[in-house]
Amino acid sequence: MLISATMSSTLYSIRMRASRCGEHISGAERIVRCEELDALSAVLTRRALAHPKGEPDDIRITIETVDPAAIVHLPLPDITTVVVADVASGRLAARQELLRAGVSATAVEQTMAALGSGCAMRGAMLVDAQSGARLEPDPLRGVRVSRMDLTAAAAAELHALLSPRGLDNPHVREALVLAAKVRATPGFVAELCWSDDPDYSAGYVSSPQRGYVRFPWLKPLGDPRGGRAFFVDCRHFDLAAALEWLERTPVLCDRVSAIHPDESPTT
Ligand code: WAQ
Ligand code: MG
Repeated sequence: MLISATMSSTLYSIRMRASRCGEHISGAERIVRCEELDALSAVLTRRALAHPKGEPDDIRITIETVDPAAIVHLPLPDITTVVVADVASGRLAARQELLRAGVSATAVEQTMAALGSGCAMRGAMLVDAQSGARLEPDPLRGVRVSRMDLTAAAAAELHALLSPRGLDNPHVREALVLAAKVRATPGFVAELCWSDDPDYSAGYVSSPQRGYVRFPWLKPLGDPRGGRAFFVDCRHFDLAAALEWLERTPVLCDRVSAIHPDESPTT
């Protein structure tokens, strides 16, 4: 089949989610051109089938066109690694980072306990940074951030930036893109994440002041409990607008930022 010029410039959101007995296993979000859909569908299917959390009984691949006029271009956040030696110091340092960003101690404690509880959510918790109250319409599912990717040029730049530091893996690349979109939400205060993949121990806190601050240890290897939380300031937050932004507005990250020197924990 011949692909016409207009067709090949059309962009598509392609999303994968995999589950077993209704429980979330893995997901992925990309925005690509028509000619990449074929190969990427295969890549995402393989990824769903080979996930360390186990074999899914349900894999969904969704492909939709993206309105080019609706695309928002954003920079990636700055990156800093806080070199913690173990999970206890990692959690303590992440807690400090969240307090510094303006999240209350109550909200931090409640959210960290929920993240470690093992309830496998497909999306993220939306949390009032003051009270710690949950704000998302469906607390079992959470808010799924969707329709985001890097431009080809930014992907190449990111590869060049991350490779020499041994950080060029899908976890880091995808988390940076997600964090770039999330921090552009009006009312955003901070994000906390650690992976639910048993073979990945790192996590991060993202905030407007400090960018993307990673901690190599936020949970022990082998632990399948993880998740995400977005802390917001309810005085400047509109739930419907935030959901429209996070779930539906297409974002392409077109600029990478700096990697700062490693830090030691301050506590
Ligand atoms: N929208 C909202 N929440 C999501 C999304 C999304 N698109 N994708 C994942 N989550 C939530 C969901 O609850 C997952 O269970 C949880 O986050 C963890 O997702 O070294 O790999 O993809 O700098 O396992 C961060 C550290 C790695 C990277 C994060 O997360 C580094 C990671 P995972
Ligand atoms: Mg995961």
